Amino acid sequence: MIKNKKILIVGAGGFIGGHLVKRLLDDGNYIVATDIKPREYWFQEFEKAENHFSMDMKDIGNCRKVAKNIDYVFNMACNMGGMGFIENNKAECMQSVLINTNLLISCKETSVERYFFSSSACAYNKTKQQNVFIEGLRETDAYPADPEDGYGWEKLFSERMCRHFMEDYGLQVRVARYHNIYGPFGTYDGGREKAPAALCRKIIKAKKNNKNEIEVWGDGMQTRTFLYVDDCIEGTLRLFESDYSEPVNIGSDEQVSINQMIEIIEGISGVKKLNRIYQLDKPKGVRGRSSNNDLVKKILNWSYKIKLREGLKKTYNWISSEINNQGSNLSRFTKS
Ligand code: GDC
Repeated sequence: MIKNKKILIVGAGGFIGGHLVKRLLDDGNYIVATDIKPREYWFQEFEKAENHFSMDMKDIGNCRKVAKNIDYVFNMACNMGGMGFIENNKAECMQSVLINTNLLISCKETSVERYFFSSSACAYNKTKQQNVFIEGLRETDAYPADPEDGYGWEKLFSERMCRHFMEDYGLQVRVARYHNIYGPFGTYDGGREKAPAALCRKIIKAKKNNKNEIEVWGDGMQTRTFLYVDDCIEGTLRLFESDYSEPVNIGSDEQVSINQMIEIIEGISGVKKLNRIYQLDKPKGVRGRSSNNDLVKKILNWSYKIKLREGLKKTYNWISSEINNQGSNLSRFTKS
């Protein structure tokens, strides 16, 4: 367990970053939390952390300011979202390279002991994800390089930047490739939401408005593995403390189609089967993507615990309470 450390978490106002701040505070660390988002847009805020709102880490001056006297750095920051966002904002996504680069330079200049980079399954070669049911992607499947355009290229490039900072300057780096992380305190509307949250929202709204249909992007046969955020945090911290410095998958092995996930969410909500309106012109991404977890099991002796149904239930209940509280907008922010 990481304890009594001074830790910089960049992207702390975001979904995974917020959960990480909570866990590392609970474990007894001093947290410096930064995010480009203004205070009112942070998904979670903790009074015990040293919070820096509206801080753009693409500016190296800001990186240098907060990296001073820090033991560990977690870079959870990037301009991102689900397929609806990353397919239409490639230049925005690629600019996150500045965050990672400037942070690495600042860490090298100070006494930072260890650095974490949150990479993505979007770094994997697209040609290996063209079928609905595929073998889980192994870490070696990122090469030869042909990642998701824009967002995936930034992740792959930044992974390599981490590796070279370790080789050339001795900075200890750890890199996780996340496979579609979902859970409470994530984006569920506005255009950046990923499929689990989007489909929960659509089913909640159909139920609320007595509608018997939902819109689904693509034909619903696309497959993915989704990982609940608590498992993501646990896997991340174990990887961080390990001595393994190459990229590692952090994902589940419950491969489902989008149609199967919709059935699970319908079961949670108790609605009758809704008519699916398949929107074939919407962003679909790769046809099939799932995580092979052999490496993470081998090096960390760890596997995810929360099954998709259980995680979706927690997510559904949170989004449902958010939608019902709309107007007050308070439940997004937990202060402790
Ligand atoms: O957005 P996403 O969760 O991203 O979409 C998964 C699949 O669900 C896509 O084929 C999409 O067309 C389908 N889908 C159906 N209906 C909807 O209403 C909807 N909204 C959304 N968003 N999708 C719907 C993600 C990246 C992330 C991250 C992860 C890593 O790609 O967008 O930024 O890096 O991958 O695994 P996905 O899984 O394609």
